[in-house]
Amino acid sequence: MTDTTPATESSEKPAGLENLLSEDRRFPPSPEFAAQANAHGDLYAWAAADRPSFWADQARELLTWSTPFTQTLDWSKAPFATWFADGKLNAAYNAVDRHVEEGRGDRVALHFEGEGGDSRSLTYADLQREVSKAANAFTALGVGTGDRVAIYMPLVPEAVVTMLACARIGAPHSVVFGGFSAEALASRIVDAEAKLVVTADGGYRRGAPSALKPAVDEALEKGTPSVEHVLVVRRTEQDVAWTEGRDVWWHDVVDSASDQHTPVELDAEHPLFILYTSGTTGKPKGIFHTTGGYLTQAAYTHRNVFDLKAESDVYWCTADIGWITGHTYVVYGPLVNGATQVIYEGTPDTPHRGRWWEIVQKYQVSILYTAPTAIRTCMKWGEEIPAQFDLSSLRVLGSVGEPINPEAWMWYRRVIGGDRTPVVDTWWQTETGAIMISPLPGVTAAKPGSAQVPLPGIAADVVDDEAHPVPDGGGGYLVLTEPWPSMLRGIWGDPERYKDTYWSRFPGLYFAGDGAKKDDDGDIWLLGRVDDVMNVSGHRLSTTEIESALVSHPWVAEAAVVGATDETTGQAVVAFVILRGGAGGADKSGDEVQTELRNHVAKEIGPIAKPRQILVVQELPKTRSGKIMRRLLRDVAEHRQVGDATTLADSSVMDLIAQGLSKPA
Ligand code: 6R9
Repeated sequence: MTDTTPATESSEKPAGLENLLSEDRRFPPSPEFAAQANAHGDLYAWAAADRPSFWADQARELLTWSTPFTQTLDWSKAPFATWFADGKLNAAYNAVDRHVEEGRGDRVALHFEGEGGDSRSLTYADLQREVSKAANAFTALGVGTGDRVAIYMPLVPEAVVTMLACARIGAPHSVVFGGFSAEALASRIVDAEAKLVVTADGGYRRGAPSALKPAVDEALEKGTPSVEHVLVVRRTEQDVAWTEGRDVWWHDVVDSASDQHTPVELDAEHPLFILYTSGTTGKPKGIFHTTGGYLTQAAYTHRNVFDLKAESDVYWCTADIGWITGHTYVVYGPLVNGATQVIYEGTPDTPHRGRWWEIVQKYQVSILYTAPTAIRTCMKWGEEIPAQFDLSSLRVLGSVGEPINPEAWMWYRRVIGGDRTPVVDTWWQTETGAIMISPLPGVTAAKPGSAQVPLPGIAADVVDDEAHPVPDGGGGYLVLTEPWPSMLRGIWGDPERYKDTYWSRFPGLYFAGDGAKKDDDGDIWLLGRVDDVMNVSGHRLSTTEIESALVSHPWVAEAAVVGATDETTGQAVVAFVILRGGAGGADKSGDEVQTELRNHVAKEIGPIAKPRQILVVQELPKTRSGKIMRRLLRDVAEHRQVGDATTLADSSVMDLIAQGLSKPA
């Protein structure tokens, strides 16, 4: 573990954020937008007057309860919260059936666009039939209420159907991103003790089929005794190995199942899903969310932050369902609100770099929610590409996943939003379940690069090392000061780790792990992680996890990983390794070592975790107590003058590293 130096220290500041507090451009909503907006400024005062009863009003208004609740927040066992605990409901009923029952069955729920150009549209009535069939099939495969289901799929309609079918029978799902390795999948299956794995033969990535089923087979060979069946969707028609008795085709068991199914009535606090995310140690954390509070905040934020008009908007969130953004803003938020949305299987540059904008034009997308890394990539490709498409249907743009630098924000608004649309920079986490800090598009005068204000109903602050709120103009750590409905209910199977990770740094306050500043107006600017978690293209990766992967290779004796600023991906993984003498790596060239170890990390964790660069060194900088000083390695990785090295046990180490790097590989 390393020091958690506050993000305010100059060497910790992500590049490009130095001038943030002098940013004085303002974008108030147009009077026309403000007049038609769902959320008005009076929401803040209403919510602040009595937070739990504000949320109870939202829960009653936005959701359908089969048994109404009488309790709101119970914080008596803090930091373990319950919300609306005596109420009962079903998430899939709220996301699908009630729209059909209320006469909205013909409305398109999903416009699916495959990477190869195949497309399908499913109405809410279609979705009700598909989800019911899948729920019946899962039940027939032995999955009952409370059993866990692992999902390892491309972004096809069946993935959404699978999540909803799980919700319908009360089987918590654990979606594992399709880009993760067999190793990563296996550890998640084991931790959640999943009974069923739902996958596909493969999906399309960059114009070619990319297999998924072999990774499931490999994961199951590692020993996953809880798994009884693997359910496989046919997508790419690749050949797949088959284990009789265990493996079943989706088209055999789901297509033939009955399309009549009664959603199971569940407690508000019944677990809806587990989603694994990187923490500061090597072992991913199974963040789990429950039903009533999560859905309340998912629906509330989706309606107010994006100003959703379900009858007329076409909404598109580009996230994969393997991330929390895909859970809350592809599946639960939009569907509970009865929205029409686009889902797209592939990459933004397949078959050409205008693919996203072509999709916006084709479906007349009016609300777009994406990540800064994608915006920066499009900036790099040039504005003449989006200029070839009609983007005039867009009326709200959102950003999530990492700090958005002001120039990317400006480009997004000007080039994609026609200098017309509000841009909402939304801060939240897997743990928070839904958006926490964001402008309201019809209320807030937006500042490029700032998430600005906690939403009505949310309480956040920036505190110093002693947990004192910093004054306007000051910097420190972002904390959440009051419980919120969609907060994580814990770490699956590890309540102690939940307390330690989030509630021990500042007693009574939720520690988010992000550095932040307050400007002179009291608006919040997020500055990136202060712990050992990196943010690469909006994806959380743990330094420790990648270090463990590296040292699991026979050539490697020791490894240290840092996140270095990267123009496109926000941060990039840079690794420093000490090779084991006589183990085979030592007589290879720098390039060979680099290739071998990068591939090894891809195999152990997944391609997103591949280091951009691997540097072979003789020593690593350590304090007297043996902690690696990643701050100094980050200076090297970012080609900066190396900072204060006086606490090193051996101060010549940095010279050695610098010398080693200047030698040709
Ligand atoms: C939703 C999501 C969470 C971490 C979070 C922070 C970073 C997310 C941000 C942002 C600055 C924003 N982050 N949104 N930083 N501005 N608008 O991304 O969840 O994958 O759990 O990551 O992402 O560092 O702590 P998750």
